[in-house]
Amino acid sequence: MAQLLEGKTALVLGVANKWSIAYAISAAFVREGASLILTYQGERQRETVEELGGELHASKILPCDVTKPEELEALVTNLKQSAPVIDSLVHSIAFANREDLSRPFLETSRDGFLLAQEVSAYSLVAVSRAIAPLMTRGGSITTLTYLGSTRVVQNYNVMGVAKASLEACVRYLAADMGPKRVRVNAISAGPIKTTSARGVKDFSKVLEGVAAVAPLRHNTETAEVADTAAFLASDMGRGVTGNIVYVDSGFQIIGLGISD
Ligand code: 1JT
Repeated sequence: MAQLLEGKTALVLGVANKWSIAYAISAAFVREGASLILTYQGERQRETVEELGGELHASKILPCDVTKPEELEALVTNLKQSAPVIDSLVHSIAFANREDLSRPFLETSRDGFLLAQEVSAYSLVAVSRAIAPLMTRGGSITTLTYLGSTRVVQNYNVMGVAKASLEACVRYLAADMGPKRVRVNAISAGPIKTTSARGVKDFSKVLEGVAAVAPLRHNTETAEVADTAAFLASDMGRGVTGNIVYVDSGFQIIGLGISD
């Protein structure tokens, strides 16, 4: 079968380990013929990402902490020399303080609120602006979001507000970058037990509850998210921009689910 991403170069931010959504996306992109560039956040993640990048035959593995403008600049300088054209950017990055995902939302601190916004929403704007000059053939930017952006989901709290902000960023970026044929979309994934989710209180109950009522009656797998990401990055997705694509077994259409 023809490969969806043949001849394209993808930059993927957010691989932390082999359970990362960004790792599944990277693997799908490579399967579809893309050339892959990965970034890691901080020295602590370097070794893991280098190992995973090696398995995926990534052409480059570079440091990038999205909260540090100088690291973004260094990333772009490096890419200009070695991979002058980027066709696809994947942003799979979020952060919030643990306590903000368990206390009542009312108790969110100013610092916790701003930190979640900076890492989880503003970083998409910063990275898109930095990489835009390299997207000379047009292309696709895809980020990851969650239903807690538009509905109240217990404990998601400050991340829900950050994801609402991120989804609005997707629409404004899509409007700005459309004339240059750069598309910007988000995938709203159902809950997945990644390392980020592992510490979340009652997360197993969330998974059980969703699988019981979602139309497809199972929990979202990273591979499902990855295949949608490949579609969006490919020319098959050429008419889609500014959208939130739900990859959640259909959970978001359900009003009141009664499990059988
Ligand atoms: C972060 C964390 C972002 C967990 C995240 C996240 N986006 C999705 N999840 C998983 C999740 C979490 C909750 C949930 C459903 C899914 C951890 C900290 C860093 C940012 O509630 C039902 C709470």
